[in-house]
Amino acid sequence: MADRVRVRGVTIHRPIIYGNIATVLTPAERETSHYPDHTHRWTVAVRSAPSVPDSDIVGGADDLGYFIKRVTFKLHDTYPNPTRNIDKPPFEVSETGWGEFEIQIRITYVAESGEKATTLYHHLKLHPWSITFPMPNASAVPVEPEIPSPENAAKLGPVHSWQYDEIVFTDPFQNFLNLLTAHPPTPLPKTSANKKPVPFHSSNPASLEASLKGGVPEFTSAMEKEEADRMEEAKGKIIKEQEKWRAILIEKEKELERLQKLLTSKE
Ligand code: SLL
Repeated sequence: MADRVRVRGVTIHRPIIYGNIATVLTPAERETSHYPDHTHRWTVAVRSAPSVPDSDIVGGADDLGYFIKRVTFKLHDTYPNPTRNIDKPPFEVSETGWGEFEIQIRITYVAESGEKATTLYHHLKLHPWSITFPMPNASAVPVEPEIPSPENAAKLGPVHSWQYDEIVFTDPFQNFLNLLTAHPPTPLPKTSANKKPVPFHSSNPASLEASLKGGVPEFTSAMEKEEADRMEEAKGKIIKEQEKWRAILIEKEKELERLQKLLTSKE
């Protein structure tokens, strides 16, 4: 069973996105629905990170079925059969509802991978970012989320909330490594075509700004670089802070020593 040998020192990753899109139900849809209190239609999904060029769908250029066996979405208990197992691509669940909640997403890999399942969490987002989220550099006081009227929300267009991530396999089995290398992921585009701004995510101020303009988000390799730059900048800030506090600590220790000496000399 040479296949069941782990290839030590090798890591291999696959870029994914997970998140949701949500749209406001039209008055006609609400009227014909079995659930008159439902206000939104949404889809939560796990997809490959690159998008199909010129499509309105976020991510999903590659079929992930070659290494993912099942994705389990655990919805809020107010839904019938809240645990939804999806055993083939597209790994997604579409529903209607009235409220936001946390969705547990469990990714199970094909049996031959020998890999443990991965659990992710996504906050289902129904209401536009621009209204519920304070802009960067605005006052740090949290803004009370204001839910727009259905008409205004419909005008703002679909709400997107997507997170980029990389599934990393360390020391994979030889056969699983062969399987992965036989399916190289489509590379992310360097930059986004005009109608596709950056994805919306609270940690990225540029995304937040783009979300105000609407449009279909797309993940790009330029964003990866921007994220790395932001991390470098944050690291620099932390090092400066550390140096500042180290200097303060040294000062205080000197002061302590001086006072202790003074105390002993008085005894
Ligand atoms: C909230 N903590 O209060 C959340 C719970 C639950 C959402 C949101 C409908 C379920 C159904 C639905 O949207 N539940 O009727 O099947 O905001």
